[in-house]
Amino acid sequence: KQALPDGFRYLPDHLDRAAQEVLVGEIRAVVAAAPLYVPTMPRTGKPMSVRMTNCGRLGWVTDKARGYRYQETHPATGKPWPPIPERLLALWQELAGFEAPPEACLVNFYDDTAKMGMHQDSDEAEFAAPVLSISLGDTCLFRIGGTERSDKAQSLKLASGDIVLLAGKSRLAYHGVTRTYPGTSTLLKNGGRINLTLRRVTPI
Ligand code: MD3
Ligand code: FE
Repeated sequence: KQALPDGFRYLPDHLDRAAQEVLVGEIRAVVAAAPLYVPTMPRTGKPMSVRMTNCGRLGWVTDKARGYRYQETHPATGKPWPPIPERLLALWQELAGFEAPPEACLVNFYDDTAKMGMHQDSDEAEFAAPVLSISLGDTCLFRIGGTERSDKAQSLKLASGDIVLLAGKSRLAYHGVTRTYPGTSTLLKNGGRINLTLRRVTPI
């Protein structure tokens, strides 16, 4: 069993049930203003199985015509993204150890069949800042390798309330979500899993 990439921090059960419930309420409000949409892959237009939205000044989006990018508006409504909830900004301040606040919060929603293939997060112009990830709802099997696609990877389960911080070398590690485990959490009334990622996008 090899080491996790340098800079990877796993904080299991960091958020208690009450904090998770409040956060879900705030994410529901974000989704009401900026509905989940089906992202599609560059060039092929193949739909991703994860549904997405964002809050913050910038949001990560993808579609067939224009590919992966950050933009200031929702691709379907054309409206600016809603603001990042204060408690998420506070969590970043507490854990990220980075002087500037996050600019983007990507909201990923996984139904029982959704997954995410192995990829690097490289659409940001600022890699000095960490990425902070919060898992809510059903447990998933998360996979993380090294900075080369061929590096050996290892799996770990992410449960509701778990936080992962990707700093240093781990910021450019390949990672993905193999599967979710339906019925493993009662947090979301209709099941599924939500992942929030807080990021810097532009240099300070
Ligand atoms: C490792 N999300 O949004 S979160 C993504 O569970 C993404 O929805 C997954 O990969 C999810 O890009 C994984 C944990 C995570 C997030 C960002 C990372 C791991 C990462 C960035 C670099 C390395
Ligand atoms: Fe990612």
